[in-house]
Amino acid sequence: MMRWTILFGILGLSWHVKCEEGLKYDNHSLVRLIPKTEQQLSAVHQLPDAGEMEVLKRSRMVNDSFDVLVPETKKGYMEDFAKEHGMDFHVKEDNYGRSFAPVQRSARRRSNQRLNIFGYNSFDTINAFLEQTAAAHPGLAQVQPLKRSSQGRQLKLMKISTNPGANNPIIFVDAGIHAREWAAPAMAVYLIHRLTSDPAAREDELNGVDWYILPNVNPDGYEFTRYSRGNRLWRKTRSRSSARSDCFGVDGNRNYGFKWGVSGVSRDPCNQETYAGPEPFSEPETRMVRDVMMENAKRLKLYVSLHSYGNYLVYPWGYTGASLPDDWRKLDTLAHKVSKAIVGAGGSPLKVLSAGHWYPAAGGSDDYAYGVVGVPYSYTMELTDGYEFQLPAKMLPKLLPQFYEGFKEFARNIRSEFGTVRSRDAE
Ligand code: 0X9
Ligand code: ZN
Repeated sequence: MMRWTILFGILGLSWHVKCEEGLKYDNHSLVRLIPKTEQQLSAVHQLPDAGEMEVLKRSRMVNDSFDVLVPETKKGYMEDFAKEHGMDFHVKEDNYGRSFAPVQRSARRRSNQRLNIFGYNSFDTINAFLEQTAAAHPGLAQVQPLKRSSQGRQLKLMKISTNPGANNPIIFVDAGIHAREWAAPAMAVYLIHRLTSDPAAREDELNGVDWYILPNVNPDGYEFTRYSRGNRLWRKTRSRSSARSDCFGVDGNRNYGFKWGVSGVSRDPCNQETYAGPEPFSEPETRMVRDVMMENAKRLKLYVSLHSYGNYLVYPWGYTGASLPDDWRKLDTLAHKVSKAIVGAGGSPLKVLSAGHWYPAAGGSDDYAYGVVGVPYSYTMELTDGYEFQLPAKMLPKLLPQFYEGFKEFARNIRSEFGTVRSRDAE
């Protein structure tokens, strides 16, 4: 028995090592194609998002880049593809994985330390920050413990309100469903910091509006990306079910139960990007977000899911590019206002459109919030551009306050459309 255990142990270890090796990008190149015509645009959309090539960002329109990680063995194929379609072919970076090392070292050094507002903090550090914030501002901030991730990490929801009894409209922000998109939890942490520590916030963005913030929906995936540079580009959760296969994880943003699986998903559990899961809400992480939405459905007026990258602000429908919600103009107008506020603060404009016009992908949290929960304003925000998933932490002090101005604009509009009383008057 012991011998079998050891044998299986060794086999398991070698499988694991093989699997981990498959995630290393040292000999991958980041290839950037820039479609300049509609034909070229539809050609890049036909490129497979599976196997050894990993699409990091899809083009929205002509002149918008299509970024894909390509192993050495497939570089020639990509070059031919670009030539055949008359497209520019740039190798943005060879040996892509090597550039991860410094980020990882600093990430590890910081784990379990004091929170750095302009840094990439560990999940434990973020959770400790939530508790400290609630303890420091008892009348303003409250932590609601949720359930546990697949690997047992406790998720915590931060509720910020100047008057919790007032039944204010709620803005719900989540971040980090995609593990490698580190700018997203960083933004969520900064939001919590500003809302609780900036006295001006009480008069403005917290006036008559409550904020519920879940700063890291996918802690297992996030910690996995921090663990070694080979895992830095992991996107999915880290669940594992022997019934499914030997592969790990589900794309949380394909796992929500609205039009589940109808577009933009993979059915293959080993697909590292868009596996939708064995069924809707197979993941404890997406179930927790669903439950927060459902429990607060009546008061929930705005949902923003933070992602990176590309500077987009997209709204339903995401599952299709063939139709739009009846009131899409309202969603579009508010998104443009938010983009304008960010530009006003010196930031870059956001590309505003329906998610399905960018590329159809079903099972996203934005569609679920809008289509099932009935949240009137629902968005996915893709933060930052130009550094893919490796935005240097030194850029956060400039970028996060710019995005924050966008959130202030969100709050102003939610208050003016849904607020009944000013929170101070209701006391
Ligand atoms: O594909 C996604 O899940 C999001 N982009 S990302 O690069 N962060 O992975 C966009 C989701 C947009 N919403 C829907 N398609 N529902
Ligand atoms: Zn994402």
